[in-house]
Order: sequence, then structure tokens, then C-alpha cells
Amino acid sequence: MGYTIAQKIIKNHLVSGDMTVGSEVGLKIDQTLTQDATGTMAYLEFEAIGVPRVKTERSVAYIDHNTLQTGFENADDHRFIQSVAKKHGIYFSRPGNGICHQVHLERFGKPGKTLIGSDSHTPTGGGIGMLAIGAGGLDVAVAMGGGAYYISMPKMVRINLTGKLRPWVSAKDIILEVLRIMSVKGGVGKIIEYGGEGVKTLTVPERATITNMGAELGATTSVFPSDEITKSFMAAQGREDDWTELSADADAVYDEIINIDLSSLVPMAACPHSPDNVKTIEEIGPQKIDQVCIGSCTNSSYLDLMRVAAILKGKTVSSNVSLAIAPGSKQVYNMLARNGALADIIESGARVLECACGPCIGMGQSPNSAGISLRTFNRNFEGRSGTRDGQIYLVSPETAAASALTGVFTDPRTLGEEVNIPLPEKFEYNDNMIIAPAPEEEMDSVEVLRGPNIKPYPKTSPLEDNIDVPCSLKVGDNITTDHIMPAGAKILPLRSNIPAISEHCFTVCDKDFPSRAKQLGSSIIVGGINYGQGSSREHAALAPLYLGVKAVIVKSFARIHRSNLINAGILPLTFVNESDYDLISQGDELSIPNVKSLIEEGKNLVVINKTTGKEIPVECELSDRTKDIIIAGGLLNYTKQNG
Ligand code: MIC
Ligand code: SF4
Repeated sequence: MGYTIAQKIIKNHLVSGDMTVGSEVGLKIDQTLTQDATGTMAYLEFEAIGVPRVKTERSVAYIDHNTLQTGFENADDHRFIQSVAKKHGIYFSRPGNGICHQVHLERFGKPGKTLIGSDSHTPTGGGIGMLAIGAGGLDVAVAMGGGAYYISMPKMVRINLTGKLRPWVSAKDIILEVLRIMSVKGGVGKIIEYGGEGVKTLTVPERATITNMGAELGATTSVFPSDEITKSFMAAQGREDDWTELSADADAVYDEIINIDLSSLVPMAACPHSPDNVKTIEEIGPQKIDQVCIGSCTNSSYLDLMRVAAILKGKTVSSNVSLAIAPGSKQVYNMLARNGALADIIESGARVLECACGPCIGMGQSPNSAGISLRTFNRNFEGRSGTRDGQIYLVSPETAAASALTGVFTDPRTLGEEVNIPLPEKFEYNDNMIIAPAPEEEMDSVEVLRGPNIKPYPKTSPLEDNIDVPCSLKVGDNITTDHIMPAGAKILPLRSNIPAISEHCFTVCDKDFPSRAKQLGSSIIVGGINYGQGSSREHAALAPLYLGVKAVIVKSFARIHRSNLINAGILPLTFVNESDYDLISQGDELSIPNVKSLIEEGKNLVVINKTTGKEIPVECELSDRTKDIIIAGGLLNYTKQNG
């Protein structure tokens, strides 16, 4: 029996487990990446583990999320990351150099290698045939120290692409179609592989748009084959030597096959407030819009922005619309500047932002009240834009640019003849904004610079024998990490200060949660389906940890968040019968007897609702390793104990 692309990479990197679906496999990690919003914590954790120099082939620290520097906190974080990177063997991509995923694809990614990143959109690297997975900061810290990264062996899904996209239909429309078919939880426990004749019609940046937004399916990752198109992209980046061919065996077996005829697709949008709420632009109709934002790790490549520039050329942005554009990397920005496309963008009235995440993570450009904003981004969760009632639609760069000109939802197919932008033979690369680490013999003399906002990792304690605490919060289905631990310009500067950031935990759902949880001392949270979807931010586990949350009981978890809870030493429990969700109300006194011994024995637990007298069976599926982590009170304690 042959192997799929992902199975081949997993097999080459397997350090423990066998590749049976659902069982835990440990993978050797070749490369890691961090960004600043998760990076400070990851490097504090790396320091706590105590390995002097990273053991990976390449680790890179990017600054891209929080670049506003509204106070000292942010600049202090950047300085901390720069100095800690220099000391411990990590490359540092300076603020202004671009969004981590875009830059990593351009300058560092290699087909066939494993990459974990403390950011959920790390699968962007799947566009060049990497096994690139989003993880919590602590997992990345452990991998930098040479430890394996563990996943439960995913099922394999093949998406067969046939035909060719019609004019003005773009890669974004392909991933929107996949989201429409599979939904935001359809990819949980799966790796999505793209294959078929249609793959040959897609450039690397287009493939990367698709694997990037595959994160919204809840998938472990997504991957494309590495072929001649990958080779020419890498050659254009001056990295042909990093290329290897990689494809699925002809007799590879997939658990699920989805067929998409590219020629049948039309321009689409993910409507508020979920990336899988997909409609065609035609269905939405010519509704008035207020804002357009182009950029983010999904759609800020050279090809994307060249198409946008061509659409805007010689025209003026509608008087009712604010158009903001953030190029994905310095390379992209520079090339647009040199070839004149930037002038076309500026001339049209677009507001050009620095190469960073910017509005995607709520760092400015929040829309007006109830404003309709078309964005080329990947997430439109409620409130993420910074405007609570903002109506965010996720669209392709072509749809975004066309609509910015007319002021209403506009199908780009109405623009006439398609602009054809070829991939350049050589990208204008220059790594002058990437700082290499100090050589090994000099690392001891590098001083790590810390600011007063940088506080240590919160205390965790080993698992108790019994848990006897109230339910401090009950929430519904599809709770995202943006609900649990919101981002944005006000809160992001607190990412290295867990006590301070905890004051904002769950305030989107219930503004009194932090004070209530603190008052209760210890408590349990109850939730519905797909709890913790979205970001990899471990702050969504560390803030509840700090606020005394001992366990989270839900109908189902999103993958990265579940691991983050385990890493923080918080019990991730699921209802054996989903309908038992109704048997707990906020404020009920709960008791879980003999937790420790039952976890040790791998048995189900029973939650006794002392307020109602009801007994509720819950499960906690753990491998031997994750059992030990939970018992030790989290991955940091476990790693320190186990060396
Ligand atoms: C996001 O898109 O939500 C983020 C901000 O990039 C996060 C990481 C973070 O919260 O720092 C992610 O996707 O993991
Ligand atoms: Fe940055 Fe947005 Fe991409 Fe997250 S999704 S890495 S915030 S651009």
C-alpha cells in the first residue's frame, strides 16, 4: 500500500508511535517559527526548559502581530525576543520584514521538512510541500529544545482538483468552496492533501492561500505536492537547492475524497461571523460596503497585490469606502515599489499599511459601527475586527479591489478582461532584515533584555486527587480563542503579562468572568461543540489557568486548544453524552472524585453536580505521555522532570 504526501513526511520524522489513525505519534521537528504575540511566552518557556541552544535545523522568530508600539510594552517585547533569539541560536526577522508565514514561505520553508509554529496559520508552508503545523508556544519551545512534537495520527483527506479556474476566480474562492463543503469543524483530526490535474494550474502563492486558510477547517494541516511549479518558485527565491520532489504514491489510500472542478467555481465570500458561512458574490448582491482591507498571511503575496494594483490603476476608491492595503513582506512591498504598482495603489486612494498582520488581528482599521468590511483575511469571528457589531466578509483580493472601487459588493468578473500576472523569474530577495544568531562561542556574552511588562509563566500545580469547585462559566458552541482571550490593540501588548491579560479573559462573552473566577478561587468552565477553534494562542489556556480554572468540560474541542489546555495542566473533559451539557448551569457546585487515580488508570470520570444531585459521565482521552503531563501539572513541569 502506498503513502500519501503527509504519511511520507510523518514516516520520515517518526520518533514514537505507529501510524494508526487516532494514536499518538511523536515527530522530529526540523524547523520552528514564532511570532511576537505568542513568541514572548514561547521564549520564556524555552528559557525555563534550560536548553542553551536550539537543536532544530532552523528556528525563526518573527515580529509581525503587534507592531503599533502604543506603549513601552510592545517595544520591550521586541527587544526581549531579539536578544533571546540572538543568544539561543534563533534567526530574528525584524519588525517591517513581513508576516511570519509569508516570509517563511519565501525564505526558509523546504519541501518534505517538518515545521511547527506558534501560530495556527503555520500550514501556509504546506503550499511548498512541508508538513507545517500550528502549535502552542510551549510545544514550540520543547521542539526548539530538541523534543518531539506529538499529534494524534490524522485521517487523510484528498481534495482532487480538476479543470482550471475561470478568469477572475481565485485561490481564495477554492478554499472558500472547501470550507463551504467541510465546515469549520470538518477538518478536525484530518490532514487535507490536494492532488489532481488542477494542482498544476496553481502557483505556489495560490497553493499557500489554500493551505493557510485550511486552518479554518480545524484540520491538523493541509499540503500540496512539491513539483516543477514549486521548483520554479524556489528557484525564483534563489533557493533551488532547497527543493525536493514530493508526491503521493499512486496507490495511496485516503479516508475521504472530495472532488472540485475548478472551472465550476465563482467568486465567493464567507459571510459574518464564520469562515464557513459561504455565499457567492452574486447571491449577496450589490449591497453597500464601508471598508475594504487587503493583506494578511492569506492574501498578501506579490501576485495578489499585483492583481489588486492592476484593478485599481487609474481609478479612485469609492468615496464611501476606506481601502487599506498591507503587503505581506518587505520583498513584496519592495517589488511593488520598484515596478511602479505601488504608485498605482497610492494614486487610487488606498491607505498603505506596514507589512504586518495589522487589521487582521484588530490592530487598527476597525470598521465603523455595524460597518460592512470586505477583507482578504481568513477569520471573521465576531468582534475580532475591534468593532463588536462589525460585519466582516472574507473575499479574494480581486473581489476586494473591485468592490472598493464601486462601493458595493462587486463580482470581479464584471471588470472585463482578466489581468494576467506571471510569477517573476526572480523575486527581489534581500535578507538584510533577518538577523542571524550569535555564534556558539559568543552566546554566553549575549544579555537578554527584559522589560517590566514581561512576567514569568504562571504557576501550575500537580493534579489533585479530587476536584470540588463550582462552574464559573457556561458557553455555547463554536467558542473561538478570540472569545476566550481576545486580541486587538488594547490587549495584545499584554501577551507577556498573564496576570494583566487575564483581566480580559472571556470578557467578550461575559465581562464579569475574570472577577468572578478570581473570587471563586478555583472553578470549571462548560462549553459546547468545537470549543477553542481558531488561534494557537496558549494565552487562551494560561489566562484561565491563572484565574483558577481546573477543568473545561465540553461537547468537543479544537485540536490546538485542547493541547494547550493539557500543556497548562487544565483537564480537557468531554461529555460522554452530548445532551448532558444541559445538566450543568453556571454557578452549580461540581465535584469530580478520584480524578488522579482514574486518570492514571485511563478510566472515565464522573462529574457530580452537587446542586442538582445529577451524575454526569465525562471522558478524558489521553495518551500515556499526556496523562503524565496532566498529572505533573503541565508540560513545563513534565519537561523539567523528564529532562
Ligand atoms: C490569529 O490569527 O488569530 C493569530 C493572532 O495569528 C493567532 C496567534 C495569536 O493569537 O497570537 C493564531 O492564529 O494562532
Ligand atoms: Fe497575522 Fe492574521 Fe495571519 Fe494571524 S491570520 S498570522 S493575525 S495575518
